[in-house]
Amino acid sequence: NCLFEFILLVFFAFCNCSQDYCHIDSDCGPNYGSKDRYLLYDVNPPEGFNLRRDVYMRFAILAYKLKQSKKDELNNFKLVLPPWSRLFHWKYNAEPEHIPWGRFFDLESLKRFAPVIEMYEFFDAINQTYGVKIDEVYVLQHFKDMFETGNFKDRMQIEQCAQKYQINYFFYKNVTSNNVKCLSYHGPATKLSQLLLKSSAKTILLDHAEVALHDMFGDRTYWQCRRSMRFNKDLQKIALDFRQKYLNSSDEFLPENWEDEKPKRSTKGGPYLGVHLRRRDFLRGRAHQVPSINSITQQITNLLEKLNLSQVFIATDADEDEYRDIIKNIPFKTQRYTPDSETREKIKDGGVAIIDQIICSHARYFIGTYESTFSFRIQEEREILGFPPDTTFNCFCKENTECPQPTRWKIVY
Ligand code: GFB
Repeated sequence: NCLFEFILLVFFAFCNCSQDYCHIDSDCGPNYGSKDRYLLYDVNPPEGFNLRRDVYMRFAILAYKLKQSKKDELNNFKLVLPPWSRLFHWKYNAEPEHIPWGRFFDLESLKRFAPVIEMYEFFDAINQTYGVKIDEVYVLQHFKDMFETGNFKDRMQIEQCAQKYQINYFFYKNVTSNNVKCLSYHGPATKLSQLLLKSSAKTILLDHAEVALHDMFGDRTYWQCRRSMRFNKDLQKIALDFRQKYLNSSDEFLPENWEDEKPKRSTKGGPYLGVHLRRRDFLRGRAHQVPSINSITQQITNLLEKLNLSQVFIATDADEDEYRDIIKNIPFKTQRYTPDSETREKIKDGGVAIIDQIICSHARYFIGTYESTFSFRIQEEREILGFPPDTTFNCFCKENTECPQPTRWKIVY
């Protein structure tokens, strides 16, 4: 095996040594004649699922705006979706899996907003059998002096790397680059178009993409992009079956195509309270904000009485013992989505998280966890579904604290 890998490596190196850099007009591989260019991005490894969804939006909006402003042939980017591999909070096998976006999201919907492709489509398009050498890699980093000098002006500059960055190339053994630079950066992701259109490289990877910010958080384009992030239909079906079977809830509020959605504020939701309770690393990292189990039990019970509801759906990353502690003193019907092992193997931790989010987003009333991006995404989903904001922007209070409530980022059409 080792010998075989060694021969492949030598062969790969030999194939590439005369062609270290592909210009869009050069012929570096069978399909390199096409004028398409490919923008890849990756995120700081410890970041979780729902922050990654937000980083996607920043880059999908960049790809969308590039497409809209198309002026020359250099402006011909496809955004390559980074597969879901080895997320910090997810269980995974020793061998990295590369879960495509289509397993969690509806790809057709995404594509109606921006020119995005799956990683496997990228591999097919460039057709490099023995591996991919990315033409230009930029590791984004904050300007060293930004916080000391208070200079928050938009700017970018190639600089020395502030630390030794480990680029993992999406955990593919045969993806690499010999052209890596650090780019100190402050500004929205759309400003990166200046860098992209100055270069004529065919493939560009931006690592630590979370450093680039939103163009305009909460504007119409933001919400169009967000609305295009419809979930995978199989996951939607599992969530609907669960709601019908256990929560007496079956309403579907959205048209088939997100582009046909209309503003509304009259959605009622199923007859249950939706709860998102973030525990695990929040208990350590945010101990001063996380309420005790007794307090959570009390807050849920009070809400159910106040809302005249008799059942609660709890989405949580708590383990089974902690979950039992939470529900044992709630004098109402409690539900949690727990897939059988075959379904879990198929839909993975990401699928379970999405089903939890869908069920919470269809509840009559939702209460989430302070500053959890998991809860933020549920709030956005409810804005899209058309719930009155009072039923959405709520979070649990830590006992004896002021208890700030979430900012109301309302949908814009
Ligand atoms: O989505 P997430 O990044 O939001 O949460 P936060 C991390 C992971 O926890 C998710 C699991 O990908 C899920 O796998 N998880 C959390 C849940 N809540 C639930 C739930 O109700 N149901 C299910 N099924 N899974 C931040 C991270 O998490 O927390 C940061 O993004 C950092 O990277 C910080 O770790 C401490 O914003 O809550």
